[in-house]
Amino acid sequence: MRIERIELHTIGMPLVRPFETSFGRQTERQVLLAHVVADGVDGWGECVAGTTPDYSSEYVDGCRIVIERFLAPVLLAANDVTAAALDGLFAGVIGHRMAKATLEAAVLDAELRSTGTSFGERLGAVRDRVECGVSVGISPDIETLLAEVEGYVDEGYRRIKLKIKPGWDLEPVARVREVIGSLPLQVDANTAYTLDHVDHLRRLDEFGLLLIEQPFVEEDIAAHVLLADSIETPVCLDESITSTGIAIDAIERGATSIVNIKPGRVGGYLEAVSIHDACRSLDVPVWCGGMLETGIGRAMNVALAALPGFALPGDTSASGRYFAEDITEPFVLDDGYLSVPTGAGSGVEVRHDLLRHWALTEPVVLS
Ligand code: OSB
Ligand code: MG
Repeated sequence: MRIERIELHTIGMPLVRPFETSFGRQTERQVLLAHVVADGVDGWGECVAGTTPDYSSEYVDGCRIVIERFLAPVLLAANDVTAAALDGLFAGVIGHRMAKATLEAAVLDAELRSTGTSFGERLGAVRDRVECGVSVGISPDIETLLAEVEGYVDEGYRRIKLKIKPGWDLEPVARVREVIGSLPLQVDANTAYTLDHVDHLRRLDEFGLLLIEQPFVEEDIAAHVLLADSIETPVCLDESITSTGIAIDAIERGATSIVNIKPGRVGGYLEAVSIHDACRSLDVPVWCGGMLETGIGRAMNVALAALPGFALPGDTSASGRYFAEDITEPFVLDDGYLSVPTGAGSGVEVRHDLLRHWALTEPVVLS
């Protein structure tokens, strides 16, 4: 395909409730969207980066600049672009995986729309619906947390994930476990702990958790090996896993026995599939993480989560868990599942009225 035009939209979508993690609290999701036109066909990609560089070094404004200055010019200059060729085309830019993933998603969407193929078919989905969990932020107090969790249980979510940090861990986990009984439960620390906390973290073992996600800084694979050796709860890496090679290395070293796959974090859906395949051949279960995606990223994540190695419920919650209105048709939970879209490309359509309504800047148009 020839890429004729790339438009970058930056929007701000209000969240239905503040989302607090060990690294910060947000009340709005700022989203960078890439709209490509290739051989007359539209494709859309969502950037998972946040407003500030707190989950990773990438952030919305930085991604927009990297795309505008370094990545888009390469795409616009190439004669024949395919999603599979982007890795090579972008090889001159080090890192910036979330920025690269944004364009990859848009190109893949256009490519698939032009042939009438769905994301699920292209990525290798083997299910038509996926089991959904929900990621629950840090609350002002335990009662508020319990009320929020009970709401999600009533809606049908099949797994609860609690955000934890020092000072907000054993008690909320114990209280939530009491309330939800045997419903699957896991925790996510977003790098908030150090090796000084190993004895403390071992006390989580009594709650029968599915896993503990990313307790230590992303660069410290060795610290995760030490924890994994001294705790019963499986250790799962999120932030640390940025490529297939790093995933294999972390698994072989014993740092992670379950892997959180987020396409944005690893540079795109094709790398996400490659990590899935590697984990599968090593018998390591994976699950689909989330970054508070709009319907665009959610549609693609749900397709990915339908691959055979995705053995645990994902952070693929319904649109209503995040937004009163979504930028596409909303994803609605049915008995704890979301359906994999079957239409061409992502299978969802962008609502241009809301794109304008939520715009934070004038769109950047590159051709
Ligand atoms: O660590 O998984 C994470 C959201 C933003 C940044 C990092 C994370 C998260 C979530 C939310 O946990 C998952 C979701 O529901 O999209
Ligand atoms: Mg995480």
